[in-house]
Amino acid sequence: MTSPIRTERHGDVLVIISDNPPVNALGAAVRQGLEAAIKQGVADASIHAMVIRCDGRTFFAGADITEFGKPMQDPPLPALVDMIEASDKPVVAAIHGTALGGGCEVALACHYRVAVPSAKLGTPEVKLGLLPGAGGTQRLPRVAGVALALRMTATGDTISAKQAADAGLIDKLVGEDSLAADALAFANDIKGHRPLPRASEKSLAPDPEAVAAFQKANARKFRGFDAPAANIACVVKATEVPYHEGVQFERTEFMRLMFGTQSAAQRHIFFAERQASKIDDVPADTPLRPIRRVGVIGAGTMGGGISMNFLSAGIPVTIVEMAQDALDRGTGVIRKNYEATAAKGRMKPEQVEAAMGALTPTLSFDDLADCDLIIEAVYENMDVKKDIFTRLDQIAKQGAILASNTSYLDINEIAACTARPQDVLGMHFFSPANIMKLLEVVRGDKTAPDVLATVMDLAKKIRKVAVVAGVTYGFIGNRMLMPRQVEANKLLLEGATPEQIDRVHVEFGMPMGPFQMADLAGVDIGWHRDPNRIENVRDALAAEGRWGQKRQAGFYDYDEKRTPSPSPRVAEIIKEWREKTGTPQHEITDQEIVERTLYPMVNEGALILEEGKAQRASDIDVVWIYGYGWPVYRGGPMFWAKTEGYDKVVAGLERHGFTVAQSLKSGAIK
Ligand code: 3H9
Repeated sequence: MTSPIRTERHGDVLVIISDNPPVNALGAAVRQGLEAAIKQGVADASIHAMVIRCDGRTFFAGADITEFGKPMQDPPLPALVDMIEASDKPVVAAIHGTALGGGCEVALACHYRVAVPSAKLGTPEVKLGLLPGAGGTQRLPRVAGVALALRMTATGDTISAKQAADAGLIDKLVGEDSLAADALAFANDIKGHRPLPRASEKSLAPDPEAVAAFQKANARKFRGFDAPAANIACVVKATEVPYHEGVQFERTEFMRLMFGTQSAAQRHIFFAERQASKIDDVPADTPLRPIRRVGVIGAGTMGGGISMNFLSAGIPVTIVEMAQDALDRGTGVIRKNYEATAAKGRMKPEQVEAAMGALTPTLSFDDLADCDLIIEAVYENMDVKKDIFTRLDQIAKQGAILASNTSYLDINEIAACTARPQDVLGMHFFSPANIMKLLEVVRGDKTAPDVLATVMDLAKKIRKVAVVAGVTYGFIGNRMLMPRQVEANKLLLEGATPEQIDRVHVEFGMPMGPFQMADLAGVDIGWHRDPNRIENVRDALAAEGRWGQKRQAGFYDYDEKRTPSPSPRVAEIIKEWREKTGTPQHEITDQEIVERTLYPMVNEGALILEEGKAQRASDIDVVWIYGYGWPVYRGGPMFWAKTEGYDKVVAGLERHGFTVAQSLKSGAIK
């Protein structure tokens, strides 16, 4: 097998080049090749400097994550980077693309670093539940300072080459299109300089204020995660002990994290997210339909948010409403959102104008005629949706993709009222649609493969994580939410409080519990259809005008700042319903809440898989991580069930009287 590493001699400079597509991950063959090349450069008396650079789209994007959890082949990355740094001839890292994780650590071990302006540097290991384990936590603060090292390691944020240069992480920014030549020239310039700057030899003063400020600012973000604290501890250690002691501490922490369930869960999600974009029976090279203009029907909260995704990606949008005031309100909200982003410095004023300039508001359906994709985002009513699709069928151009943003309804039924069901599918965005990363792409029985492939590809362009779902009530996410809701309501009647149930979910790592979510979304959702119907606690709250946060009263009472407190009135209503229904009371433990609200979700997920409504278990995990805030360190419901143990989940479900999915019983979940 040929090595992914080759060398070129340019006078007395040895250029070491990696070519390991797609991202130059530092797998065993790369490490072995690098080791051999560095040894060659060190041993050859006619070589006076070395350059390390990569072919393809990026500098090393990190260790090869697929090797984790398996026996590591020599040379290990920490030993390799030490060897680079120990070289008595200068080594220059020539960076383009993304120098991430182990790639950033290789760069830090080099004596000099040059980069093209578009390059990015980062240590995103924390996002995999890890820390930079090849000396990164010790070298980075010595080069870039404690504050930046904390940010880069504990949040995983990447920085631009310019920021890196300002921080002393990059010695020289070179020409965007002349990295190879400029790096060589740089190596020739510095080859005689001594002593060699070695990151591990730099001294570093403690900075307790920076550490305290960083921890305070990020406490909420880090809640529940193990890795951020470990990254912080390692950076702090770098300020307290000599380098060689610091790396030992780093090593121990790295191994602890690597063999913990959180990192396994986070690595699972890394691959699950990438796997989700693949459609089992649609070849990756399926020709796509061009999407040059998108139409959105409905300028409400969803329609507006959906439009922003495309506008932000530079795709023009025609947005249709029924009345001028609704249209004006909708476009006004879009502008306000963009301006708020600009006020935070995350968008330039001219970008706001460019996005707004690409928006065509209209009251005429006929204006959708030149759209390549039309997304209907009106309220959930089958008759209304059918009417819209019947009209679209008359107006839309040949080959246009027609999508519904329904959260529950049958895409096949909607498609059937057109003469082109092959062009119809569901695009279920999550609110707020311009922010939430998940997109459920609902494949109807007749949806054409190229339609599906086009929308999955488009999802990437608008920076969504898309998952394919089959037609089933509520698709993947909302269908799994239903049994949770049913059980949460039963638990209320049997003796639990909204506070206890929500607390158990929040302690589990969810952003909020089922009743907090109801208050946020609106307790009255669905109730207006039949306000005379009062069949449960929720209806009773809605009938009393306790519609949730918007009314400062729902399952909780709220003050003007929307701070919740337990509601004595809600406790009374629950008591009335306990008596009215004659529900026997018992003491409800937190464990029972987990077993009765979360295990049924796993069970529903297993049924969804058995029915072929999701392609794979990891897709379900992606839905829950990106659509509902399931804690990523638990890897999604299906991964979590595996870590809990399928036997335990099955036993819990059976104990509470659920009919258990066959695949869960047999452990056949894939
Ligand atoms: C580390 O370095 C630990 C060390 O500190 C210590 C060691 C002792 N390994 O994302 P894409 C695959 S931990 C293996 O779609 P993009 C990916 O699965 C590592 N495979 O491309 C996908 O495969 P497929 C720290 C990897 O252009 C393909 O490459 N580094 C790795 O949207 C394309 O990926 C990181 O965490 C990897 N490291 O984004 C960086 N990376 O085609 C992780 C990617 O079969 N990587 N693949 O689906 C990224 O953030 C993005 O991939 C990157 C490119 C920004 C580089």
